[in-house]
Amino acid sequence: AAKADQWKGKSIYQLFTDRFAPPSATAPARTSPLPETCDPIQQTWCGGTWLSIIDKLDYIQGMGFDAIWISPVSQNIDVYTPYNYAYHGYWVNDPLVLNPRFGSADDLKALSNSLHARGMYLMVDVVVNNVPSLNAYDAVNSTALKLDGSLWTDPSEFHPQCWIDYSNQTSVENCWLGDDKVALMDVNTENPTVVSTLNSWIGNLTSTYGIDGLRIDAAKHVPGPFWTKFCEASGVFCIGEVYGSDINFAASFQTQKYMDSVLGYPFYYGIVNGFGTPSGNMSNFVEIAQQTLATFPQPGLLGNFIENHDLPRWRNTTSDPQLAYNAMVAQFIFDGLPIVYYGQEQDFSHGAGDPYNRAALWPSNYANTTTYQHIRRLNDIRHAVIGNNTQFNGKNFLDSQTTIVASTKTDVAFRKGPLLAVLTNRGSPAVPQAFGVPTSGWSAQSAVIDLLSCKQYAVGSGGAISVSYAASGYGGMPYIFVSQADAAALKICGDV
Ligand code: ABC
Ligand code: CA
Repeated sequence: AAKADQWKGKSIYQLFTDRFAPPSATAPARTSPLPETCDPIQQTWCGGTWLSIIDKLDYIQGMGFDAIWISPVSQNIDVYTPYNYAYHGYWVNDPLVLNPRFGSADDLKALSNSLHARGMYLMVDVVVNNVPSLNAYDAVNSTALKLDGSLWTDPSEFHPQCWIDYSNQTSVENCWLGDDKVALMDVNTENPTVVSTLNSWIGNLTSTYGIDGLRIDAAKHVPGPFWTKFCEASGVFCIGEVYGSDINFAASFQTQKYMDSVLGYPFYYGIVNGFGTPSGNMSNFVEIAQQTLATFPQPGLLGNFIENHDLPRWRNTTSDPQLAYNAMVAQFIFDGLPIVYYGQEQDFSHGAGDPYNRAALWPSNYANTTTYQHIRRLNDIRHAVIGNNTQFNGKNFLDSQTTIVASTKTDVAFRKGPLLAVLTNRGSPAVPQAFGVPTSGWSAQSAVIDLLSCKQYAVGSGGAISVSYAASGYGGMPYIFVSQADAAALKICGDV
C-alpha cells in the first residue's frame, strides 16, 4: 500500500487489461473464442488478462515507468448489449467479485507481486457510482436487478431514473450516466448499507491484492464526502476522474479533502490548446498552467495526460511529431504525475474516440519507436533529478513549483527546480526561427546542456538563452536545459 507522499514523483502507464498484451503460453486466454483480429469497432474481448500483463512488464519498465494503472478488476455484465460487450471493464455489476474475464484471485496477486518485485506500483480503476442495466426505464425493480447480477438488489440502493443535466451539480451527482441503450443506474451513495459495504470492500481489496493506488471513476458524480471515507478506508493514494475544464471545481476535491488528487483535465485542455495545432494558442496554455498552480493545493499530485480511453489519440488530431514531443515534455516536466496511455509510445493515431482509441497494442510488436525512446528519456531525466536531489537556488525538482519564465504566442519556457523546459508549437517551420528566453536563471557566460539533444548552449548577457528552430532536421523540437555541472552529475548525456 502506498500513500500520496510515496506516489509523489512517480510516473504511470495506463493500460486496458483486455488490450495491452495477448494470451500466451504463460498467460492462457480466459475468453474463447477470441476474434481473429482485435478490431476495436467490434467492442468485444481480445483476450488480455492480468497474467498477460506480466509477460510485457519489461516493455513498460523499459520506458521507465514506476506504476501501471489497469482496467477495473470487478465483475461486469457478461451479455450482449447495443454497444456489444464489457471488454473495457467499466460495466461493473458486482464490485465484490473479481472479473473472471481478466483472471483469478491468484492471477491478480501474481501481477501485484511481479510489479512489487520490480519496485513498481499497481493502480486499479474503481467504479462505484454506477451499475449497468439493459432496461433503462424499468431498471430499478428488484427482479431486473437480480437478473442483471447486480450486487444491489433493493431499489432503495439506487437513485431514481433521470438523465444527467450537466448544468446542475445535483443532477450530475444523482442522475444517470449512459443512455437508454446501456443505462448506468446511479448507485445511492447515501444509503448506509451501500456506504458500509463499499467501504469495507475497498479496504479488503487493496490489502488482499497489494494495490497501491486507485483511479476513481466518475468522481464528480458522487458527493465528495462519500469519497473522503471511501479513500480513507482504502488506505491508499486516490486520484479521481473529474472530467471537465473547471479548475476551481476540480481543485475542490483537494481543498475539501475528498481525495488526494484528480486527473489533470484542465491542464490537458491547456496542452491541447497550446500544442494541439501548429502555432496554437500558447497564451491559453500559460493561463491554464498558472491557474492550475495557483488553485490546486498540491499540483504535484495531479495526473498529467495527453490522451486516454475517453479522448482522441493525440496523433489522431495532431500529426506533426514535433508537437507531440513538446506536449510530452509539458506532460512530464510540469508539476504532477505523468500518465501515458498505452499506444501513445507507438504513435497510435487511429482513435477519434471510444471505441477506436482502444486498439490492441500487440500489432505494434512493442517496437522500440522514437517516441518510446523519448518517453524513456523523459522518465530517465525525472529519475535522475529526483534520485540525485538536484537543486536550483536551494530547491529540488519535486519540492519546487513550476514557474513560467517566458512566453510568446507560440513558445513557452518554464522552470521546475533544476530544469528549464523551452517549448514551442511551431511544428515543422518552413524557415529557420528563434526564441529567446531573456532570464533563464543561470548567469551570463555559464554553460547549459539540453538533456534531449545533449548539446551545449552558452548563456548570454543577463542570463539569456536563445534557441533556434531549424526548418529541416531538428525542427520545432523541445529543449530541457540544466546547468553543465548538473548535467555532468546526472549522467543523462554521459560525460559533458
Ligand atoms: C458506451 C459505448 C460507446 C458509446 C457510448 C455512448 O456508450 O461503449 O461506444 O459511444 C464506460 C465505457 C464506455 C461506455 C460507457 C457508457 O461506459 O468505457 O465505452 O460507452 O456505457 C468514465 C470512464 C469511461 C466509462 C465511464 C462509465 C466513466 O473513463 O470510460 O465509460 O463508467 C462523462 C463522465 C465521465 C465518464 C465519461 C465517459 O462521461 O463524467 O466520468 N468517464 C462533458 C462532461 C463530462 C462527461 C463528458 C463526456 O462530457 O462534463 O462529465 O464525462 O460525456 C469539455 C468540457 C467538458 C465536457 C467535454 C466533452 O468538453 O469542459 O466538461 O465533458 O470542453
Ligand atoms: Ca451518483
